[in-house]
Amino acid sequence: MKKSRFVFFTLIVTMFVLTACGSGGAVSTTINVVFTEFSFTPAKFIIPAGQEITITGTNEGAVVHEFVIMKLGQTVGDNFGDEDEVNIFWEVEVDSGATVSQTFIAPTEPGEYQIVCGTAGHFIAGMVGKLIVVADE
Ligand SMILES: [Cu+2]
Repeated sequence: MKKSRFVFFTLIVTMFVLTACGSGGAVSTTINVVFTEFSFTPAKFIIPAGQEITITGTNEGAVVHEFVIMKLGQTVGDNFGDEDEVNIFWEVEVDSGATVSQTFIAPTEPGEYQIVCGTAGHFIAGMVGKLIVVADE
């Protein structure tokens, strides 16, 4: 009886791990992102609320790109413009061919935050992503 319970437990844990991996990776205080025209790779990140996050961005594209995190509940409308600047939570700019490493403190509120590239025309070209902030245990 005890053995079968252990097997069941192992099965549940395995399923949980597989589900977590399948849905785009685990919670991490590290963000590694590659910029190209016009996308973030990967385009979805899961970070713990309130923790120090280290982001390393490599721009493999031909033009400057930005990693802009919008505030919770704020999304860019039709285009990224001056009116969106006040809704930015944090941002970093990476020149073509460069790799930039910086840290920031994750938002304290769990939720889904929009990531966009703030370079003119890139949002419209589809350069968007998702930052999932989860409660830190
Ligand atoms: Cu861009």
